[in-house]
Amino acid sequence: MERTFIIIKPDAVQRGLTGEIIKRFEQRGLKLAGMKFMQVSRELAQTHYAEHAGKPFYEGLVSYITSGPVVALALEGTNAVAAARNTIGKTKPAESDVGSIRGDFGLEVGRNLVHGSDSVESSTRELALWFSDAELTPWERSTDPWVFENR
Ligand code: DAT
Ligand code: MG
Repeated sequence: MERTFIIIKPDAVQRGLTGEIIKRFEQRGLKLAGMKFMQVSRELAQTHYAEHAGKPFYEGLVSYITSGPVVALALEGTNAVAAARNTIGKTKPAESDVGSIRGDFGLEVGRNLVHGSDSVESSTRELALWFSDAELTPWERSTDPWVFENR
């Protein structure tokens, strides 16, 4: 089953939106595989966002993601990467559809509330960076056959 990596960013945590955001992924049918509340180090932020190093917004991005605690999630499900990206919305909240997390709660790209992996390759890299094997918990969810046809 496909997995994706999500960060509930410091603005969302500070604004008390952690539960609301997790709720949206849960109601979509995505299944928790890992979750932790943590302060991101500068080193982890830089490794996570390495593809953006050198861009004009890079320093702001690193200081934003390290500015307060975050919640890191591993989510599992059919097409988990694409499904989570749709639930999150576009990179710029102003271009995000109402009904998406960024479209419902955000206005600015530098305060866009949530990170979601953009491909299966990224999710594999990011999950290995943020979670140890022991922090990912396999389990049978009793509703799985009602969410996944072939379970
Ligand atoms: P996403 O978070 O939608 O995957 P991304 O990977 O292209 O977007 O960029 C990572 C983060 O960097 C994004 O959430 C916000 C910031 N960012 C991206 N493009 C930006 C821009 N043009 N100006 C300011 N910040 C930007
Ligand atoms: Mg991205």
